[in-house]
Amino acid sequence: MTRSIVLLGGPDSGKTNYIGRLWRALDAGTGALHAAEQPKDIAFVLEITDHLFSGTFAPRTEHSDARRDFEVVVAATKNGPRSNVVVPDISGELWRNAVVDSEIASNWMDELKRADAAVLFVRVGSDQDVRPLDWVTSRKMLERLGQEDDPGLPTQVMLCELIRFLELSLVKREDATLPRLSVVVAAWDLVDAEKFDEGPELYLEREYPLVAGKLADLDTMDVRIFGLSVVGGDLENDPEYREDFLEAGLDTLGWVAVRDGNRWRKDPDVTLPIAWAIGL
Ligand SMILES: Nc1nc2c(ncn2[C@@H]2O[C@H](COP(=O)(O)OP(=O)(O)OP(=O)(O)O)[C@@H](O)[C@H]2O)c(=O)[nH]1
Ligand SMILES: [Mg+2]
Repeated sequence: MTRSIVLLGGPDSGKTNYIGRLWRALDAGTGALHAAEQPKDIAFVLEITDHLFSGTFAPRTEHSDARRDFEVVVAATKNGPRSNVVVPDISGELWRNAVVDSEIASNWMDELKRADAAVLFVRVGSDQDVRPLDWVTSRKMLERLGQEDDPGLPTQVMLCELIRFLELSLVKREDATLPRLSVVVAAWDLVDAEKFDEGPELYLEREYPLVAGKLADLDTMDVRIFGLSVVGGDLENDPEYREDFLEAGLDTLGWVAVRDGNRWRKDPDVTLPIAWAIGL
C-alpha cells in the first residue's frame, strides 16, 4: 500500500534535520517503525546524516533545490503490514510563498491529496520566526491573505493557512477515520526544564495562540503534539554538548517529548510522530 505523509512547515523549522535523524532510526530499527526495505535513492538523506555525524546541523534547504522525496517502506513488526511512506523535503520558503500567494503548486497539491497524514513543524528559537504585533492584527492579516505580498507574514498566520491547506486536501484514512496531523515543536532541547514540563501544547498556546486555537477546534483531523530534539541538544551554541555528542554518536541521542498521563517525558524513539500519524 502506498501512502504518503507530508512534512511541512515554514523556513528554518527543522524539517530537513529531522529527516536525516529519522532515517537513522528507521534503519537501526530500534523504534516503533523500521525500514522494511532498503530505500532506492537516499543520497540527499545521507548528506544530511553526514552533517549530523560531523557534529553540525544540516544546512537549510535552498528554495531553488529540486524537490527531494525521502521514500521508504516502513513496518512496525517484522512481518507486519507495510506502508510506503513518501516524505517530501520541501523548503519552508516555498510553503511560505504558497501561503502568501494563496496557491500551492499543483505538484504538491497532488502530493497533499495522496496523503492521509501530515507532520507540521514549528521551531523554538528560530530567527526566521515572524512575530505579529498582536493576534488581532494577525487575524486581520489572515483575512487579507492573497491580497498583497506581505514579506512580514507572521509565522502563526502562515501556520494557520498551512493547516487549512491540509484540511482541504488530506484524505480520509482507509479505515474511514480522520486524517492525522502530528505537530512537532522542534529544537525542544532549547527550552528550560520548566517549559519542558509544561509541554509543547502550552508552548503553542503562548507563542501562537491562533494556531493553538485552530488545532483545538479542528474536527477534520486528529491532532497530536510532540516536542522534538534531533540530536538531544544544541550543536550550534553548546560546544560541551557537541563534544559529548561526537563521543556518543548520532544514534543514541535525540528524543521526542511525549505526553505520559499528565507529565511529559523524553522518548528516545524519534519515529513516534510518523508512527502515530500513519496510525501504526
Ligand atoms: N537546538 C536544536 N536546533 C535545531 C534542531 N533541529 C533544527 N535545529 C536548528 O534549526 C535549523 C533549521 O533546521 P532545518 O532542518 O534546516 O530546517 P528546515 O525546516 O528544513 O528549513 P528550510 O529548509 O529552510 O525549510 C538548523 O540549522 C538548526 O540550527 C534541534 O533539534 N535542536
Ligand atoms: Mg530544509
